[in-house]
Amino acid sequence: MTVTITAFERSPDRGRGLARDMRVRWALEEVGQPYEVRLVSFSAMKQPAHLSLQPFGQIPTYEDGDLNLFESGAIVLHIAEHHPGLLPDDANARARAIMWMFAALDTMEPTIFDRAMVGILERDEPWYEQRLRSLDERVRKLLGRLSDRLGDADGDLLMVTVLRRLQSSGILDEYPRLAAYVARAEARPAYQRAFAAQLAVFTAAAG
Ligand code: GTB
Repeated sequence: MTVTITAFERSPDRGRGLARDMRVRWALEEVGQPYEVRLVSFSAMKQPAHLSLQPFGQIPTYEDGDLNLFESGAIVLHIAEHHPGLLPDDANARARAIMWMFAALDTMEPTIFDRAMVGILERDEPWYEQRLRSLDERVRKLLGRLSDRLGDADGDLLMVTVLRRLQSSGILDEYPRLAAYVARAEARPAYQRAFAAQLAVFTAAAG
């Protein structure tokens, strides 16, 4: 059965791999699972066919035979649970790895995502500078704690995709351990294949 995921037909990130299909592509590449991609426009995302797969009208989705999934974290967890390599076998180590997946999505991502979006959506608003400062402060607190805990360990695929969203802000470079952690992950062949595949979509659409 072919695995099919959905992704933006035209990603607003211009091929920087910041949309949430990137983490699903990367997980599939890490485990060596071939997949197909159905590209969806912003308007198609809000039509019944896509809404039946993703109730909020977003990407990514995942289809494998009778199984339809949405939520990138649930999709990555499903892939990790059904292929060796992404989660440890030992039960406690596995529980801790899943805990870090939740930490990425539930503790880190909301603030980091807001910080990234404020520059895109609220730049002309009178509160922009103040909101950016406040979000930067919250992001730095989270990064400081994460850096203290992660040390030089190799880490979670989801955490890397969340941290990457800060690269253009320069904030990540203030935390050399975290910047190195992201750089190590980005050097992985599976990451490179996933990145190249999503970039090819942008290049084809732009060309
Ligand atoms: N919790 C869901 C998940 O993890 O799957 C969230 C999915 C989600 O936010 N999808 C976004 C989407 O489909 C794309 S990734 N948005 C379309 C819509 O809501 O109409 C978020 C995203 C958006 C924009 C950029 N960007 O401009 O760089 C990057 C990432």
